[in-house]
Amino acid sequence: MKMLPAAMTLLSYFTLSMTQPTVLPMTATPSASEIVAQVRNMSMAQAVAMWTRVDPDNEGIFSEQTMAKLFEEYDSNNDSHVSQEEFTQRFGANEPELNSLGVALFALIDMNHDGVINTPDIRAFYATIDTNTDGHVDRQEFVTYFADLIMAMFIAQLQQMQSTTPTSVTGPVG
Ligand SMILES: [Ca+2]
Ligand SMILES: [Ca+2]
Ligand SMILES: [Ca+2]
Repeated sequence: MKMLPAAMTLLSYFTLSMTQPTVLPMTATPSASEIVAQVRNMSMAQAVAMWTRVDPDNEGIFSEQTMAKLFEEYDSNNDSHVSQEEFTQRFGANEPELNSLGVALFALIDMNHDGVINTPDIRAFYATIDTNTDGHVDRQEFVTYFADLIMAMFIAQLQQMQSTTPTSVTGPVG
């Protein structure tokens, strides 16, 4: 399954420094529902792993400042805006196949659709994750949001793969 390592790489870029991708135990030709279940489990596990990265002090809160700091690292020319080029270059640094995912993620985070990610977008994106609107993103909000997002990305990538590479399902005969 080529999808899985690529998606892992995607996540490692998104969290900037995640270094230990999980390897799924894959049995021969899993069914669609098995894939969905595995993707769901892995998405949840990855979201939990991301949480430990963004809350290293175990305060129980992913602050807006922490989020802004992550984006500062994407702003390679330090002009306070993350352009699509800056974003996709860093996001897909070693894997050109991640470009389309980077573009999709950029479009998601550029909440006011003006072609750059900056403070207003980071605020709006943060507010999107803060589902109970108390001004803080806690562990449950974070994990729920990113598990859903990661799962959607996996599925999108899977569909993209299937549309370009038809899967042949062959089992033992007899
Ligand atoms: Ca910039
Ligand atoms: Ca924007
Ligand atoms: Ca909240």
